[in-house]
Amino acid sequence: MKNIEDVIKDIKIAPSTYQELINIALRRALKSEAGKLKSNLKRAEILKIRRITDYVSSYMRDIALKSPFLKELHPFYRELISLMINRDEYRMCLSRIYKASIIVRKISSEEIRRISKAKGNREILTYRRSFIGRVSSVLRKLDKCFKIIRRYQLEMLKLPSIRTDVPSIIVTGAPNVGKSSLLRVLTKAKPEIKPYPFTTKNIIVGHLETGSIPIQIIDTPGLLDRPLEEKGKIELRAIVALKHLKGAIMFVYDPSETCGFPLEYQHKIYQSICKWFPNTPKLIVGNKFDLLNEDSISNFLKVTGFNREKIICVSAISGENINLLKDRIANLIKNTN
Ligand SMILES: Nc1nc2c(ncn2[C@@H]2O[C@H](COP(=O)(O)OP(=O)(O)OP(=O)(O)O)[C@@H](O)[C@H]2O)c(=O)[nH]1
Ligand SMILES: [Mg+2]
Repeated sequence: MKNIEDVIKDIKIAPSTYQELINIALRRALKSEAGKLKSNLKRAEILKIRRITDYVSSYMRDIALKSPFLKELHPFYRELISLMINRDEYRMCLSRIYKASIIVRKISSEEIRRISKAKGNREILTYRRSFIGRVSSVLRKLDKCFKIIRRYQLEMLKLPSIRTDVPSIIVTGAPNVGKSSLLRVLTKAKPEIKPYPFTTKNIIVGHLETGSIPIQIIDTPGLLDRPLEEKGKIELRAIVALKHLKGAIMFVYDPSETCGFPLEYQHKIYQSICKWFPNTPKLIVGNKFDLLNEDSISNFLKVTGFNREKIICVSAISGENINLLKDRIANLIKNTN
């Protein structure tokens, strides 16, 4: 299984338009020794065609062969990418770009052969124009594919760098309960935090430095209480993390209910998580401790049915009990390994 950083660092970004690729190739050819060979037109044009061909064809070959092959990736990344792209479109475009890289070489050999046999300068220039025209026409047909692949590649570059062999704590819960705020106080990660739901749209990773075991804290988009088949693509990113990353789940409640979701609703999400991932160890956190009083904590225990010892109340804002939470996380990971 390939490491995601290794796969991503090799990506050759597709051009934003087909003209961009041709223009760069032409400029490079003119700047090369071919552009300076004024005395021998035949040799100069053949060299130019070779330069253009090498650039365009290798570029397209690299786009096709250095874009991630999904089947080589860890299932976490494979499923995550599948939520971001249309796999059929991705495969089809890469295969068309690869085939075109071979066609460009064929066109090049044909026109070079013609130029070699050409009698005069006019004939040489006609074949050179024919080469540019034919290559442009091949690339023009790929313009949509270049744009699609470029969009997908740029999405892939934003993928989180998660070690799938290192234990993770996957932070989950209803939207707006303070999951990202907790990632911020537990690690050096800087996820976006907003006073409204659905702020987090990606999987975000932070690293908790406790003792000898490295622990990844994974922030995920908020979940709604609805069946898997009705979940949106952003919400499903959280499910993919829960499904494929090894470690434990940190389920975050907001007993103050300032997140906008009543405790009963938040608890239904917890129950679904238990049903889908019965064997993953779980840590229960009540966030926004700074807004809680004895009554709201009792209500929290009443609605969820948890014992006081089962939960840990913290505040991402005031920092209350955050060190205790770090210890609990470390212990949980130690015991699950
Ligand atoms: N009073 C108080 N507010 C908090 C606390 N933690 C988070 N908040 C606030 O709650 C709001 C939501 O915080 P986020 O960290 O963005 O919540 P989230 O769960 O990541 O939200 P989504 O990404 O939308 O699911 C923000 O306005 C935070 O400032 C806390 O401990 N106390
Ligand atoms: Mg968030």
